[in-house]
Amino acid sequence: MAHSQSYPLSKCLPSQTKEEMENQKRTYQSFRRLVSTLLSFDGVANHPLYCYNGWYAALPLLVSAIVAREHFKAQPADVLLATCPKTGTTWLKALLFATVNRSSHTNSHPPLATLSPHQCVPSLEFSVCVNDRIPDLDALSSPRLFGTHIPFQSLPASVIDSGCRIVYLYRDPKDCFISLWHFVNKLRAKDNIELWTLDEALEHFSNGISPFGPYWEHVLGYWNGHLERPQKVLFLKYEELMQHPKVHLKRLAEFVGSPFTEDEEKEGVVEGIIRLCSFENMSNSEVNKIGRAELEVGTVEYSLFFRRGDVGGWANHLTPEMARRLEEITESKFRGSGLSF
Ligand code: PAP
Repeated sequence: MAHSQSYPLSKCLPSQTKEEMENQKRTYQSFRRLVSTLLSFDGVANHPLYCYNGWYAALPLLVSAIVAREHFKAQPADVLLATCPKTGTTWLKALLFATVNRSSHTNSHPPLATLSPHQCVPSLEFSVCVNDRIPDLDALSSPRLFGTHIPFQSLPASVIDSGCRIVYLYRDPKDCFISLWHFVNKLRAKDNIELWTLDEALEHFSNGISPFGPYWEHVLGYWNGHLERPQKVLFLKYEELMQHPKVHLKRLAEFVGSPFTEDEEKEGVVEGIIRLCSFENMSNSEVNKIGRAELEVGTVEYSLFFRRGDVGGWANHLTPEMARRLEEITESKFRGSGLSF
């Protein structure tokens, strides 16, 4: 089986007249003007964060999210992989892509050996609805896989209307916060911006001012979506995926309509995918070591998406008071929801 999407996505741009291209450019410019009038906050890296519809993101990402909301046409067979940043997006993209395209992963050249998970599962706001062009994604073969950090309340309406599936992954906010802090400081170091102290970062994060945050509302938005339509929104937890990868990978495969057969299980296909997508394997592949994505927010080396990939590493950084602060917020926000850590 060929892998399910055509890359690069720039090939999916429709052939357009000059006038159509100009019109699209004007659409993006008008959204840019709109976003630039919103309340903004000191950026976590080199871009200020703008507040839109109760959440925060850098200007180009908000513009792409608004374009996606207006123009993205979800199809019933699509799978949308939704996460708050730093909760395991890269891992889940790899697992989902390898599962859906597993027959091409059994040969000696699996796509994930040469492509980053972020190329295999492009993100609506980072790589699909960008560059002043509205892509025509109808020609992509099914099932189309897309990643997104867009909060539930701002998803394109067609995502819900089409009945497509959403897989949501969340993680202990303490580990998510520490992961974000490291990531942001690597970007800041590259741009010669003064590094963020843990105190400053915690203040922002606790007040909800983080990319695509507030973190807690992000999780709760999708959680409520899951409660309303459990057959359409699957909820996974990073810590549980780490502890019982086989159980949760099988749930994921069933959810997206590609359950593992008995023969596949006997042949060790499930374990093979878990190994292929493991932190150790992914972080050592050539593309993830030296590849990079040219994004509208700047160049991001794929290696920045791999740090430790473990559970509980927050304890090496947070003081007991800092940890308590995040735990208290989590407890009060998640109280009564059925979610916990
Ligand atoms: P994104 O949302 O910006 O795309 P995301 O992939 O969610 O980033 O975050 C990276 C985190 O996932 C890192 O966590 P850490 O900083 O606590 O280490 C990264 O190490 C972890 N990660 C990346 N790949 C894997 C993997 N294959 N298995 C487990 N964790 C992983």
